[in-house]
Amino acid sequence: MLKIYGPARSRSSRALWMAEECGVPYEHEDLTRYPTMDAKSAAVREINPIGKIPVIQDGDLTLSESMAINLYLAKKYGRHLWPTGEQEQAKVLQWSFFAVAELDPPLVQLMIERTFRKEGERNAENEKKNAEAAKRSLAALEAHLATHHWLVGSGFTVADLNVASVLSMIGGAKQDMTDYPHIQGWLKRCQDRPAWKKATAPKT
Ligand SMILES: N[C@@H](CCC(=O)N[C@@H](CS)C(=O)NCC(=O)O)C(=O)O
Repeated sequence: MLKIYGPARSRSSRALWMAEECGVPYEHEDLTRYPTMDAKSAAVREINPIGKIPVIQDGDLTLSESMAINLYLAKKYGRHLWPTGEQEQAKVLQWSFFAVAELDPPLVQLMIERTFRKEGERNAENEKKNAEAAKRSLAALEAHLATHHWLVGSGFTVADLNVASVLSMIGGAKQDMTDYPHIQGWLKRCQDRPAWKKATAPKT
């Protein structure tokens, strides 16, 4: 059975959301059974040498990198989320790379500066640089969504899922979204989906 490693309050939410959209049964190893960070890291390093999550195992395949995982899951279990045309598939790749290369890094840095670092420890220059990078990426996304209901084609695809799952960090990044009404509407459409709610619901 498909196995997904990493807690829902991490980048593993991306893979959990994807598995829920596909409706594929999976086992979730959220790593909470490991008592310390060192023990968690050691367990992850056994299957992913860089020691990061998400990682999945599917049969004899072990796969890391959230975008690679989701594109694999879409092709194997979620064909309804993977467009058939070559050009649309290329656009899915474009938006997925955009998510991890252009959105994730500045949002993570903003989260570090604005949420994790205490007053007095903050690096104003780092915050400014990443606020500008985030603005540039968000403006491009906003322009696209001003004329498109979904990122690629006429329905929700793995492109929407990948970008929306990265953008779910905007809360921690304390990113003001006033200038991005189309992103806000689209993100709400994405996060209203039952699969997102199920993947990120606190475990009882
Ligand atoms: N590029 C990777 C990033 C994965 C990543 O940074 N995961 C974090 C958790 S959200 C992690 O495992 N951090 C542990 C560490 O840095 O040691 C992806 O998109 O999957």
